[in-house]
Amino acid sequence: MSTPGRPTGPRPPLVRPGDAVAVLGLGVSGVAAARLAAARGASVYASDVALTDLQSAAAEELRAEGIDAEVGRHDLERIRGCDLLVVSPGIPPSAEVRRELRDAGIPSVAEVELAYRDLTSRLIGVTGTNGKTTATALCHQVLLAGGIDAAAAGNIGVPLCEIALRTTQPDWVVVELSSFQLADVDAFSVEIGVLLNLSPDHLDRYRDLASYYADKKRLFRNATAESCWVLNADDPAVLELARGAPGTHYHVSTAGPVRPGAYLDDDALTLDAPGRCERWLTVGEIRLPGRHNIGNALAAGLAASLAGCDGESIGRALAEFEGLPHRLEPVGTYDGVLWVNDSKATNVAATLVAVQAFDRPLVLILGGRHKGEPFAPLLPWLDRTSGIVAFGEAAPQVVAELNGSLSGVLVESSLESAVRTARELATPGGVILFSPACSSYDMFRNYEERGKAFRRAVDGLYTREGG
Ligand code: UMA
Repeated sequence: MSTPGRPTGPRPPLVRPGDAVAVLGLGVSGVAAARLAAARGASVYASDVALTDLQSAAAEELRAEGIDAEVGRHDLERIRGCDLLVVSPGIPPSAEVRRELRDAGIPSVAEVELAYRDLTSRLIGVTGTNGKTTATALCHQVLLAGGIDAAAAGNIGVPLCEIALRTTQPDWVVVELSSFQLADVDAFSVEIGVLLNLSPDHLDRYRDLASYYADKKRLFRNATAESCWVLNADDPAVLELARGAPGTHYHVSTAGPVRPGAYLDDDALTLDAPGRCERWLTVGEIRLPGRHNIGNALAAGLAASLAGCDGESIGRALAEFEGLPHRLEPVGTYDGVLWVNDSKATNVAATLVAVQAFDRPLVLILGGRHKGEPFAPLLPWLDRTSGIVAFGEAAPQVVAELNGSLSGVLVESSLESAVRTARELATPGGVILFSPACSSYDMFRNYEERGKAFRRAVDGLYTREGG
């Protein structure tokens, strides 16, 4: 087992001094892309249709740095005169501005592509429908524990362009890649690619499942014989998507031995690859709840070992990792009931693994903005629920699909009232799981804000009473 070679050779530069570069969107990725293009000598025009405080503040910051930025509109005439268009991941191909510019003949790329052309770091790319952020953070922690100079970036929250802007770049970057980012890559490639799982998501953006999976498949677009792939062997859709991709295919499984790969041998997380056979740690030593997190740990450990990390460091770092906010995050135990914040569960598959992670009586709170998938796959797992509480725009659909469960569904108009009702339904020794299976955009700016609101509602319930 050896560290993969560089598949791409020198990366062809995307921006040359004097180029005119248009950046669409002034979220964190647009701001970082504008800064990187300007730092490489381009004349940058960054714009955002929104007129909120956030975007206005971002535009002001860029202008203070000498970068031209505008909010409230995209100046199409100006953009048409540019050499390159950098698109923020949140702007779908159906957005008016992208439709208008489709025939303008300007190369259009993702923010991660712009960063990639500039970076000297080697990349571990992590994608999949669920668990990406946890696996990315885990892999990053493992690399650091092994003394490897590494950063975590991408969909996890730090734009890859920010890493490219650093004076000294890390040896490795673990980059979380969403389908929105992969949709607009071109030469982008990773030395080690991780595909965790695939299930329906973002069906409010994609016309069907096949087009969502097609964007995920772009991870393999520039694969070479030297690429290494870490694939979840327990998910047939993952194996199918990776089929035929050049490079070495390593597998992970919680179901049985996979070679070369990482798997559960009895209850030990085990690596079995040419020249390396290691037992990292036991399931009981992992602090993260749920079997899906064992899979995430196996994938993160395997990717880190391919990057040169030793087995002792992998075992230690996997044991120390306590999880991330808003992902099966324990909020507290009150009156014998454990409250869990899983606000990041923005699709049904994520909620399903969350429900499966607990073998105690459960009250499930779910709802928000529906993303087009059925809730019915949850039904067979809801026989242990002592209550289901639905809130937000999706509540009527939750009722329509899950009312056949043993406990039925109660509807509440706000997250706060849902929390109050959940408490009444819970039994000591049980769990109240906030795992919405929907996006947060009907009531909140993002899942983090929603998770914080949940915590506040729970804290408020008990501090008010406790004085
Ligand atoms: N906009 C326009 N014109 C339009 C439409 C939108 O200007 O026609 C503007 C919007 O007003 C907005 C900007 O474009 O200001 C789009 O920003 P963005 O949504 O791309 O947000 P960023 O702040 O740049 O954050 C993005 C990722 N967001 C999305 O993919 C939606 C972040 O992932 C990521 O952390 C960040 O880049 C750094 O890489 C978040 C996310 O929700 C966490 N990801 C999805 C998920 O995990 O399910 C994929």
